[in-house]
Amino acid sequence: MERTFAIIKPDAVESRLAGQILARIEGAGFTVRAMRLQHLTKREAEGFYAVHRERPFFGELTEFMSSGPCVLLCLEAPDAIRKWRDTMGATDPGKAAAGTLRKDFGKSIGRNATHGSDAPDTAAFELGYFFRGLELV
Ligand code: FUP
Repeated sequence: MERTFAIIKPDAVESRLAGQILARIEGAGFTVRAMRLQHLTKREAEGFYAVHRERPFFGELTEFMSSGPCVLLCLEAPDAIRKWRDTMGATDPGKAAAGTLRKDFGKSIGRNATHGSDAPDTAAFELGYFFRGLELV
């Protein structure tokens, strides 16, 4: 078993797609191990995306991620990190494969409905950034 960190982003929550996305998560075989609705501050979003701070889209990205509540998730499945990236699809919804969450629910490369950790070290950092150890038992 493996765990990964996922976000249902503010665009999807605002569009009342969180329930549909959670149903797709469970339908794909993930177990939800932790979940919280949270409206991030700009500073919290900046800390989360610190690896991107030199990128030209950093300001826009952190503004968006702190623009409304999102759903923070710990998902568990065999090979969860790769499986969740496959379930989400490519970063740009216009390039995402048919049947993926970003294809079906994303609006643009920035407003792309979901986030997922891309490797074991980022999953560990991201889960620890948002969840206390007790919430992940
Ligand atoms: P991903 O791992 O698929 O979420 O993509 P990245 O880590 O490359 O990018 C993180 C987030 O930055 C994306 F979800 C959306 C945003 N982004 C942009 O807004 N513009 C870009 O050109 C690339 C990424």
